Amino acid sequence: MEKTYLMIKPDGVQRNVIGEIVSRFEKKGFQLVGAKLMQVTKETAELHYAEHKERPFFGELVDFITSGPVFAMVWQGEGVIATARQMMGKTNPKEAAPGTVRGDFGVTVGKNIIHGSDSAESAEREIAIFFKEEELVSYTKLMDEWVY
Ligand code: RTP
Ligand code: MG
Repeated sequence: MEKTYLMIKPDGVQRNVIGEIVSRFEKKGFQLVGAKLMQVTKETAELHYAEHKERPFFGELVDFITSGPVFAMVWQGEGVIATARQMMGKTNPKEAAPGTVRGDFGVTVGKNIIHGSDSAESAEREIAIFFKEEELVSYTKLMDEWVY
């Protein structure tokens, strides 16, 4: 089953929206298969955001993501990578639609509450950066027969 890496950034943790965000993905019908509150190291941040290393905001991005704990998650479900991106909304909260996580909780692009993998390749890469195999669980939810 398809999996994606979602991460509530330090601003989302500080603003007490972990529960609200987890609730949205749960209610949608996706399955949480891994989660932890963690402090990201500079090395891990640089690896995670490697695609942006030439961008002018790279230093700020790394400083921000390491500025406090993040809530790292792996979610599973049909089409979860693309659907989670839709539920997050556009990168810049000023353009993100109401009803999306960034549209509802974010104000500026630098503090946009949540990260989500943008492709199958990114998801696989990012899950491996943040989670060990044994930190992910596989379980059956009775509710699934009412989702699929
Ligand atoms: P993310 O990786 O966090 O899920 O966000 P994204 O795919 O929607 O956006 P991406 O282009 O990958 O940018 C990564 C993060 O960098 C910050 N950013 N700052 N100051 C700026 O102009 C700027 N542009 C991007 C955002 O926090 C964005 O989420
Ligand atoms: Mg991205």
